[in-house]
Amino acid sequence: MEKIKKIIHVDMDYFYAQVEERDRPELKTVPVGIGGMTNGRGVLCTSNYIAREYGVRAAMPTAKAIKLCPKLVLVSPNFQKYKKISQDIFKIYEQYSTKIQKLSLDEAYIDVTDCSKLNNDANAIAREIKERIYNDTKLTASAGVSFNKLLAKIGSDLFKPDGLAILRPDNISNKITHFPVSRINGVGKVTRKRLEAKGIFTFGDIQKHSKLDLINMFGDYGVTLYNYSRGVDQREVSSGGARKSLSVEHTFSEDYSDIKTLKENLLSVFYELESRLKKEENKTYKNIFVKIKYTDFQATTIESQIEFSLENFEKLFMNRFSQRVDKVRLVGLGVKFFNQDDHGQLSLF
Ligand code: DCP
Ligand code: MG
Ligand code: MG
Repeated sequence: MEKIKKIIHVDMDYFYAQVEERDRPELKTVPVGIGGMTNGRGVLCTSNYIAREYGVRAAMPTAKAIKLCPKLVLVSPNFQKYKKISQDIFKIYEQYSTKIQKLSLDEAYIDVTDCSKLNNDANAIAREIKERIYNDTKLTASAGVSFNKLLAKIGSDLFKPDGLAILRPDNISNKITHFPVSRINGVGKVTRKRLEAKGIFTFGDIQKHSKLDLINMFGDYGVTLYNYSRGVDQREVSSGGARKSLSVEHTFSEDYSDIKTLKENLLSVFYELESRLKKEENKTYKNIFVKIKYTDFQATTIESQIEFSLENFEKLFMNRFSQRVDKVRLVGLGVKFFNQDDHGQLSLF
């Protein structure tokens, strides 16, 4: 039988905003949005929890955020600073495992199945990791501990901020029946509404449907929902090895078809991609690509051998979007790297 895995998911609390609060304590008592606005345009990267009480969210146009919360204090992001902190945090993880999957600057899965520290007690390891993060950075993180990625990630979100949740395997499918479907990674507002329209609000409601039912409603994703609703997830924590591509995707807080808002979101994805690329060792890009996922989950990708620039990403985006002008739920931007094989291929010519 396969060994039961021990996986920790760590996610920093309101990351960019918490960093700015740390460095400017006067921000701690006011609503803060990280992001800018030039000529009335711009989107937020994130907000602190005070701002969230007004409905202010990541990826929201700054103008809309100010409407919701007129006292919102805007702080420009300092990506270099966040990147440095992120590197420090990942160095901590490396002391517990070699199997670390980075999801973003502030978020990772750590597979501690074979970790010899703290008697291999995953709960104690997670607690220690949180403490070290705090000691080194004076920032809080939340962690989830479980036997698969799905539940570890759900766990890290349960008691934010500064939370720690452990979800044990015994009787798991019953223990999670009350979770709202939105706890599933990938179920955003749109999928949630589609599920709710069928009377499906919780994991338990999904469990009541047959696999076939779910496939009819959601295609392949129906199988995932069937498994996830029972706490079943076989995905490995993959540290990836040599990268073939790098991309950043944002799922919007709501679906947009309006070009202006889409371009604003494109810009924030572009900045994040750019900041992530800066720490890549492999800097020779082969292609750049744009991914668009529509409100009905149909995804399309367009790739081209053109220079890395915002203008070119916008061009690719518009090229593909003009073929289907419809509500978009996710935009991804990325680059494909040259690898050894490519160079070999090229040298043939
Ligand atoms: N980010 C961004 N644009 C988005 C989402 C996130 O630029 N649409 C950036 C800013 C966030 C950071 O990534 O601070 C981490 O994203 P999270 O989703 O983990 O959100 P936070 O850490 O801000 O808040 P939470 O406490 O909910 O994790
Ligand atoms: Mg976070
Ligand atoms: Mg995160």
